[in-house]
This record gives sequence, C-alpha cells and structure tokens, in this order.
Amino acid sequence: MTAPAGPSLQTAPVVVQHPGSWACATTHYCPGCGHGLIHRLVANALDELGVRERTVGVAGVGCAILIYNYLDVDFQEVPHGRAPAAATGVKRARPDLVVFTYQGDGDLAAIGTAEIVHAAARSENITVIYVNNCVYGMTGGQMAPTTLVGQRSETSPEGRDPTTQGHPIRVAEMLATLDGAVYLERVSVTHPENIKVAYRAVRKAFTYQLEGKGFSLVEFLSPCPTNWGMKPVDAMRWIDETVSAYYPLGVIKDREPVHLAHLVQQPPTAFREDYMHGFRYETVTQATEDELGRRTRRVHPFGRRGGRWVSVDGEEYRPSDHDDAEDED
Ligand SMILES: Cc1ncc(C[n+]2csc(CCOP(=O)(O)OP(=O)(O)O)c2C)c(N)n1
Ligand code: SF4
Ligand SMILES: [Mg+2]
Repeated sequence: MTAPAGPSLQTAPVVVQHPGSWACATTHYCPGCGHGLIHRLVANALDELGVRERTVGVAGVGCAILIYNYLDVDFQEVPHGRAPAAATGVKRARPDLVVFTYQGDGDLAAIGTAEIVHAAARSENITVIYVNNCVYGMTGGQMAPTTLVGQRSETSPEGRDPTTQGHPIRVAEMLATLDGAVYLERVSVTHPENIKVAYRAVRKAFTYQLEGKGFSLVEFLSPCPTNWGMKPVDAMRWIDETVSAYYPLGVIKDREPVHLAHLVQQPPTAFREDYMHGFRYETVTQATEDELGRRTRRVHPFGRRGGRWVSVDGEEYRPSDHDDAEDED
C-alpha cells in the first residue's frame, strides 16, 4: 500500500514555530505548571518587538530560577528578592537595553518586598513579570504572602488563618498607590482567551519601557498543581473560580508617568566627578579657591552632618583657618 500523497516536511507550510527568543530546551517544570506558558509569552513579545539582542532578564529565586536555560537572551542571576535592585543597576548603566525581572510571589512579595516597592516608587524604567502561584513552589509548598485565607500549604496545614498568619497581599493594588508605578495589570493563563489578554499585557509592558514611561508590572495568576495537590485541569479551574475572586483580573493602573527620574539616563558629570570619591550622598554646597588657587568645594555627607573639603582633582584638603560655624545654615 502506498502512503497518501501530501506535503513533505520540507514543503509543508509553517503553522506554528518556536519564537526565536525561546532556547528550544525542554523545561523542568511539573505538568500543568504556569511558568512554561508565561516564558513563552515573554519570548513572543521580545520577538515581536525585535529586542531579543538587547534584552537582559534578571531571574529571581524560585522554580523559574533556570529561566536562563529557556529564553535565549542574556540573564543576570541574583539572590532571592533582589531582582528589581539588580535590574535597576543594569538599566541605569545601559538605558539602551530592555531589562525585565521574572519573579515568583515568594521572591517578590516576601523577601523582596523592599526592592519591588522602591523600584516602583522610583519608577525605574523596567518591566516586572510577577508570577503569583499563591505558594512557595520551589521549596515544597510553604505558605507565601499571597496564600489565600483558608488555603492549605505545608506551613498552614489547616488552611491559612488570618488571625495568626495575616492576610494575603495584593501586590498590584499595593503598588498602584505609588506615583512611580505606571502600568500594572493582573492576568492569568487558564484558557486561550486569558492567554491572549496576558500576551497583550506583556507586550504593552515592554512597549512602555521602550517608550521610556517607567515602571510596569504584569502579575500572572499561575497554577502550581503539584503543591496545590490538584490535577492540572482542576488547578486552572481553581484559579478561575477562587484565586481570581480574591485577585481580580484586569488593568489595575495605566497612567502617564508623573515621576520622571527614570528619564535621567546618566548621572550629571558633576555628580560623577564629585560624589563618587568616597561619599555617595554628599552635596556640593559651595565652591571657593584655596591659597594655592585651587578650586575647592565644601561637601556635606549624610544630611549635612559633617563634611569635608575636596579639591576638584579629588585631593583631600582641610584649611586650618576654616570656621565650621560659617557653614551651619
Ligand atoms: C535568602 C534565601 N532565603 C530562602 C531561600 C529558599 N527559597 C528558595 S525558592 C523559595 C521560594 C520561592 O517561591 P516563589 O518565589 O513563589 O517561586 P515559585 O517557586 O513558587 O515559582 C525560597 C524561600 C533562598 N534561596 N534564599
Ligand atoms: S512546584 Fe509548582 S511552580 Fe514549581 S514547577 Fe512544579 S508546578 Fe511549577
Ligand atoms: Mg510562588
């Protein structure tokens, strides 16, 4: 019997293919995990925006710590929770790069609370992909700041009790109070329609970064069937019926930037010359000349308590007849 005629592999039309930003590796994620889907959306967005070659991801600690094996872009690996701080450094040093963090809820909303709040407050021009699966996945399913009231976890076997364990944190709403946060949206990957919306959100967040608008974050409600003790399909249903009732999907904030610090691409020259020699927080309060005709500056570190004379070429100088009282203003 002869095989039915049809297009060969070489001539068949391409219907779907891996995004170029995808490294074509097999992931280590459990069946039904949301991380792989979310990676794919990030890869698609980077491809579509044509920024793969100038993108740097900053990976948090958690199940997705190995994301650098899956996305074909440069990555910076950082300690737990510190991704927004590291991303700040990369973006400020190289504003031409597209910089994003990829963080779980344990990483971002527990150990990294300070970093994410202040990156948003400063309106760092970065994109944050925040994966909220209501649990510490990597370490075996302990309660996270996002674990729902009543949800069972390794450390809340009877269900989270808010009287002793507090209430879950809605990160996107919390950050929305900060003027520096420009775009915040919560999405999910539970079915094709939601995935399309999620993709648009990721793409928009990166577009805002390219436009220099400032801080954006896309929060994903993501299944962790392994630690939830559910089949993958039940985990998806639980997100639709229960998780998204507490964490509503949609745009939480989308506004023009009101804080423009992120548009300062490099520190001013004077700042770099004068402030990088030992004191980070000095302010120049006056310039004068010493007896040799060198220009000197009186600088005050740390809220004007103390200070020192520094010549313009960086040499320490302290005139013996200087009266500190003159400067007490
Ligand atoms: C400083 C530090 N404290 C604790 C840990 C242990 N740890 C590793 S991953 C993790 C939780 C990760 O949970 P999450 O960020 O929600 O990511 P998920 O695995 O759920 O995607 C913790 C507590 C660590 N690696 N470093
Ligand atoms: S433990 Fe949960 S978050 Fe981690 S890979 Fe498995 S399903 Fe995904
Ligand atoms: Mg988690």
